[in-house]
Formats: sequence, structure tokens, C-alpha cells
Amino acid sequence: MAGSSVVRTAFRTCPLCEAGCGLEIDLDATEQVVRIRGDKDDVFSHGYICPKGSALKQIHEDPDRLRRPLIKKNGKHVEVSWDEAWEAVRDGFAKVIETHGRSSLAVYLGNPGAHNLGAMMFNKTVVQSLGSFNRFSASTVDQMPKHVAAGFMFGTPVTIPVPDLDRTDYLLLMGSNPYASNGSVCTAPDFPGRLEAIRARGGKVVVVDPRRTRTAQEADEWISIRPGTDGLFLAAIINVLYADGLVDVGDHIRSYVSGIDELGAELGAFTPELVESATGISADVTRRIAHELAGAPTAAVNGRIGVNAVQFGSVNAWLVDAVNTLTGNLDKRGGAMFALPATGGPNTRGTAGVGNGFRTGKGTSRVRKYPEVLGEFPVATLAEEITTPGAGQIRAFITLAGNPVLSTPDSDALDTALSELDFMVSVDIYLNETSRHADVILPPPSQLQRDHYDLLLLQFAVRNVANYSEQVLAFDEAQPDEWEILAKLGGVLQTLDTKIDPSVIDDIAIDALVQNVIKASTSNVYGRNADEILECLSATGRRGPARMLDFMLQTGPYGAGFGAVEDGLSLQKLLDNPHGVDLGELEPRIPEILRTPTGMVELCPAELRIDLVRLFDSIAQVDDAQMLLIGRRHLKSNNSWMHNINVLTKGNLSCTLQVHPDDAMRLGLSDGINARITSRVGTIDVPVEVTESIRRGVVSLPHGWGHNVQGARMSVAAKKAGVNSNVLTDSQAMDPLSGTSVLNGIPVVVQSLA
Ligand SMILES: Nc1nc2c(c(=O)[nH]1)N[C@H]1C(S)=C(S)[C@@H](COP(=O)(O)OP(=O)(O)OC[C@H]3O[C@@H](n4cnc5c(=O)[nH]c(N)nc54)[C@H](O)[C@@H]3O)O[C@H]1N2
Ligand SMILES: Nc1nc2c(c(=O)[nH]1)N[C@H]1C(S)=C(S)[C@@H](COP(=O)(O)OP(=O)(O)OC[C@H]3O[C@@H](n4cnc5c(=O)[nH]c(N)nc54)[C@H](O)[C@@H]3O)O[C@H]1N2
Ligand code: SF4
Ligand SMILES: [Mo]
Repeated sequence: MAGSSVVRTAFRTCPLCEAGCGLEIDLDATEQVVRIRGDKDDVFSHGYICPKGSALKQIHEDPDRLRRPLIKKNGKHVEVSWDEAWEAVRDGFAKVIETHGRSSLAVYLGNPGAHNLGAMMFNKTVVQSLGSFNRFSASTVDQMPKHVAAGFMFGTPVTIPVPDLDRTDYLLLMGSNPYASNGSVCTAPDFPGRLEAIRARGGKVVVVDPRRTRTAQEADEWISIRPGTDGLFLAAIINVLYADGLVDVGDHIRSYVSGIDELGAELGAFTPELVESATGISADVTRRIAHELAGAPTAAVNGRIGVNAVQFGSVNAWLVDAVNTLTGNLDKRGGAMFALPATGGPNTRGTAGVGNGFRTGKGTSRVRKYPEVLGEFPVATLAEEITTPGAGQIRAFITLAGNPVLSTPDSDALDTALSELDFMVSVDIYLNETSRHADVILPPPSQLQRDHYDLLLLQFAVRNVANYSEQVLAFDEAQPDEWEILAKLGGVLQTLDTKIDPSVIDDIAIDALVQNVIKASTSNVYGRNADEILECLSATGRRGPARMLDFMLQTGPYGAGFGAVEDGLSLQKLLDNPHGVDLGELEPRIPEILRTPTGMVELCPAELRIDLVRLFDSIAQVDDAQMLLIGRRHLKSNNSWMHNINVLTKGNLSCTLQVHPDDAMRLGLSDGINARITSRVGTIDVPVEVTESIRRGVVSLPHGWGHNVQGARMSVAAKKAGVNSNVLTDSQAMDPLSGTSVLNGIPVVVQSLA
């Protein structure tokens, strides 16, 4: 029996997705993981786990996972010592900087970094050490529209409301399939269970999606929408709220909302009748949903990938929260509320209730002149920045936990561009589709060998909690931690010297952080002595991210303030509570949370309103005969990088093109035969899966596949390679306000290859 050899049990938060489930990890006498289960005592996940969580064992043990640095020699990757790798990094950058200057350096930050304490603390060291503005990330194929909308409405890009899942009476879920994904920018372990609880307590769940997903099947109602038209549907809902006298933001925030009349005027033309042929949703249904939202005791609208990675991503994100506000549900129990994260954040610091607000376009990309958003350029512009000659052309490139060759639009073009670079470094655990282009690959330890705290996603949690996980398994010999790799990479970039010690960079960083916070009059350590605090922090023997986290917890909204607040939070308190610390239900935060210059919720900001003209014009552009491609996710897959884990990929290949039976009939397609699918930028052949669960005129393909490339080292994934859907997505198609790529609603032609 597996349990018999267990000598110790560790508790740890799963870092694989936003749910952050608590895991119970049994180890034997040789420090092998025997079994991973959901931690029943976790204060947030209560024992829930999905199949990916227990696969942390298999990821750790995967023979293909990199344990030593690789250098490309004569076109082949070979293992080298860390010293040799760092020398190659220094030499590579030195040469490019000497020839082309620092403006030729660029970085891409991938998704796993958002769930990684070391990366959250030290990615910025790399970014700031480049000396160029060429920063790209997975955000512009993901949630950037939410940051833009939140920034203009509430004053900071992370002031994003989440549906109060556990107390709401009515949930309208748009473009999200939590039964597969567990939701997103809405941290809620066991999201499906929380949806079922809404229905069990007499509430209603409505899903808007072109696919009848598992989430739609389990809901009270599925509304099938034409891809890309959610903005019109939302505009029509708002139109009804005004026309039928249903607008009431509620007494709780009435004096803090501006732009109510302006928004009504802007959307006066978007009647349900006008948009119904475009959205495919009858005017009656739109009216009914508007009335249901306004009439429910509490209600919340939530929108994710299917309404963010589309042509009106930012408008959609804005209108979702406009509906929440107009129906009286913003910042209300059971409505759309804001978390109060234990580590604090941009909306807990500074003066409560007012701030500098948000802006974009502090610079533009070199080639296409795309405006900067949150210090980044759209990843859809990356390939052209590498291939277009001229001053500032990207010649050296770093990826930090990213696989843009499979994750970003027009992948073939990016793949080719990466092969033309002078120098590339990847900090990654695999030699994969992207990192095979790297001259040097620096592998961090496995997830189980690192400590963890979800610094980012707990800002969007449906309940306030804090949980810290210690490293479960020891490092392999000579293995630096991920934060040490990042700090050193930053140091080498700055000094072009390999002798730089990460701990020196760490000391400088914590010193700067402490100096800053003791000067803030609203902080709980205002005016304290920096040396005294630094001594307290260092007395624990902790360094790196753990030490910084301790400082952030102690000076956060629940913090102990280094003795200033009795029973307050500190890292020690989290260590004493391995199942997490529950900080309670979400509480109203308006007006304190606002950081707009006016101190108001801006319901109709000029920067977002400007895109309504394009939204209106889109009605006339809808073409019923045009096939549209959308994406999807599978429970046992995680973006592009977990397909090397046999326990997850065994069984049927999930990389199929879903087609409605009527379309299949018309196009001569049937189950298992190959279809050829062509977009403006690419063509791929993929097996067909005929299913009633997809809307007519729409086809669906998951992303993150296409592992049959030369030079990668993912032996399991290569056997079930699938195809890369992003060969079809178009780098010219973007949400203009956020620079987010259009990954859903791609015009395609589908042909039978039978
Ligand atoms: N068509 C289409 N494209 C999409 C999407 C879609 O819905 N449709 N979704 C988009 C979304 S939401 C996202 S977030 C992006 C993801 O885009 P990316 O972040 O670029 O891609 P991932 O597949 O997450 O790849 C993560 C990389 O990090 C490595 N890695 C894993 N764990 C670690 C770690 O702990 N440390 C380090 N250093 N490396 C690690 C993996 O080996 C892999 O190379 O894809 C986007 N692309
Ligand atoms: N198992 C698993 N879990 C994951 C991931 C994973 O790859 N696998 N990735 C993680 C990441 S990085 C993220 S960002 C989250 C994403 O989490 P979700 O946002 O829930 O992502 P999806 O499951 O892709 O659901 C998107 C839904 O949008 C629908 N859709 C497509 N186009 C449109 C449209 O125009 N309008 C509407 N209304 N719907 C549309 C699709 O049919 C799909 O059902 O998941 C995270 N969790
Ligand atoms: S849902 Fe699965 S992958 Fe996500 S945190 Fe929980 S166990 Fe990990
Ligand atoms: Mo994502």
C-alpha cells in the first residue's frame, strides 16, 4: 500500500493555475513523493484538487525536465556547468550590446511567472536591467483588457472586481469555462463546486458562450453567442437598463459614481433589436437577462478569455463592470467585489480614495507605433520588432517562463523571427518549441523545490486568504533557486560581469523596499528605523522572496508591523498555519479603494468610450457565411507545457477541431478525418470532432499544441504532438486599447481532406 512508506507529509499550494488549491504531499524515507492529494484542511480549497495538481510529482520526476543549463553548440543543445552557462550569457549580451546597443534587448514574460513567488519578486530585476523598453508578456494574449478597464474605471490596473461567488444569487458568466479552467482573474478553488452551490441555494447561473461547454451544461441557461460580439450584447443589456428605468447604482456607492448619464447617452442606439442579428441573441432574451440582472437580490457578471482575447476586449471588460455598477451590484455583498490582499497592493497604498489614475501610451512600439500598456508592447508586435531593420531592432531576447512560439499569434512568423536573433536566453524547465531557439537555457528547480505564495492572484480572490508554502523537496546539487537565477541574470545584464552575487542584489532590493515604506505616512511602519526593521527581517535567517514577502505581509492591511499590531500577519504566522490563514469574506471597499484623480468610479471614461464607434460599426460587418475559429481548454492540459506528462495526456488526443453536425454535413467532414483550416496568415490540418455542443458556423481548436518541432526535448509530447492553433491567429488583429490579440473569432475557411 502506498501509504505504508510515508514518513512525512508536506502542505503546499498548487502553483499551476489561479485556483491555488491546497495540496497534501506524502513523502517516503528517500524523499520521493508517494502521493499528492487535496488538503482537506486548506482554508480555501477544502480538499479540492484537479488532475494537474497531483501531476506535480510527475513534473518533478520528468526525465525531460531540465536540471542543468544547456548551451547551443553547433546547433545542438548540450549540458554545461552553471559557471559556463553564465559566461555564455555574459559574452552573448556583451557582444550584442557592443554592436547594437541596449535598445536591441528584449524580454518576454510567460504565464507560470505569475504563479511563482521568486519570479514575482525578481522578474523586474531582469526587466529593469535591460536598459530598453522592449518588454512583452502573455498578458497581451490574455487579461490585459481587464487591467485597462479597471485602470480607467477605478484608478489602478489591479483594481478588478470579482464575482462574490459564494453569496451571489445570479451569475452571468461570459467567455469562461471554469469546469475546464477553474476560472481566471477570479481566484476560487473548486469554482465548479461554487457554481453548483449557487444553484443549490436557489440562485441562477447563466453562461454566454458559442460552445455548450461543461459549464454551460451545468448552468440554468446557455446563451449561444456569435464569437466576438459580446460587446454588442453587453451594450444592449445596458441600453435596456436605461430604457426600462432599471438603473440604480445603490445608496452604498451613489455619491462615488460619475458618468451615469453619459454612459446612457453613449449606448442609446444599441437596442437589443439593432444588435440581435450580429450577436445571434434574440432581443427578447437580451431584455429578459437585463431585467433578471436588475431584479435579482444580488447578481454579478464575469467575463474572461472569450470576451477578453477578442477584438473588443477592453470595451467588453469595461461594460461587464458597467452592468455590475448600474444594477447596484458593484462593491455589494453577493455582487462584484474587491479583495483585500494580505500583501497589500497599488489600491491599498498611498492616499485612500484618490490617486493619479491610469494611463497608457507612455511610448509606442517602434514598427507599428502601438501604444505602451503597463510598460509593455503587444506580443503580437514582437516578430516584426525582431525582423524589421533599423535603430532599435531587437537582436537579443530573453524568455522568462514563456512559450510564445505556441502561445502567441502568427506563430510561424515568430518562430522564424526567433531563429534570426543574434542571441537568446530562456529561463525555462524544458527544451521546447521556444527555448530551442535559445543559445543558453537556464533551468530553475521544479515547482516542488520552491517556496510559494501567490502574490498576484490573491489580489483577485473571492475570499481573503493568505497561505505560504515552504519548499517541499531539496534542490539538486548546484541548483540555484529561480529567484537567484533571475537576480543574477539582471546583475549580469547590468554589469556584464559574471561575478555578481544574487544575494547582493537581494539585499539592495529589500533595503530599497523598506526605505520606501517607512516614508509612506499611511504605512503601519511609518517613521520607523530602517535598520531595526532590516535586522528583524534578517534575524529569521530568511533571504530572497521569503524575506520580502515577510515584509509585505507585516506592512500589509492585516500586518503585524514588526510589533506594532498585536496578532497581525507575518510570515511566521503563515508558517504556523500550513493550511492557510482565513481573512474572511470580501468586504465593501468603495471609496477607500479608488485611485482615480476624481476619487470617483468612472463609469464612462473617455479612453474607453472612444471605441464605441468601432463597436457600432462592427454590426454592419457581421457576415453570416463566415466561419469563425475559437479556442478552448481541457482540464488535463495547461496552456502549452504540460503535454509531456503521460498521466495527463494518455487517452484520446484532445487537439481536435470541433465542428457542428450541420457544418460537417455541408463541408463533407466526419469524425476523425482531417480538415484543412486556413486563415489570413496560416494553414493547418487537424482531425475533426463533430459535436452538437458548438454553435453553427463556429469551429473550436485548443491552443498550446504542435509539439512536432525539430530540436525540442519533450519525448512524450512529441508522440502526441497535435497542431498549433496560433499558426492561424493573426498578429494584425488586436483590441486597440490594450494591445491584446484576437484569439477568438478568427475568420477561417474549413475544407475536408477526406
Ligand atoms: N489561441 C490561443 N492562444 C492562447 C490562449 C488562448 O486561449 N487561445 N491563451 C493565452 C493565455 S491565457 C496565456 S496565459 C498564454 C500562455 O503563454 P505562455 O506563458 O507563453 O505559455 P505557457 O504555455 O504557459 O508556457 C510556459 C513556459 O514556461 C515554462 N515553465 C513552466 N513552469 C515554469 C517555471 O516554474 N519556471 C520557469 N522559468 N519556466 C516554467 C514551460 O516549460 C513553458 O516553456 O497563452 C495564450 N495563448
Ligand atoms: N485546465 C486548464 N486550466 C487552465 C488553463 C489551461 O490551459 N488548462 N489555462 C489557465 C489560464 S492561463 C487562463 S487565462 C484561464 C482561462 O480561463 P477561461 O477564461 O475560463 O478560459 P477557457 O476555458 O478557454 O474558456 C473560454 C471560453 O470562451 C468561449 N469563447 C470563445 N469565444 C468567445 C466569444 O466571442 N464570446 C464568448 N462569450 N465566449 C467565447 C470559449 O468557447 C470557451 O468556452 O485558465 C487557466 N486554467
Ligand atoms: S485547479 Fe488543479 S491546477 Fe489549478 S490549483 Fe487546483 S489542483 Fe492546481
Ligand atoms: Mo492565461
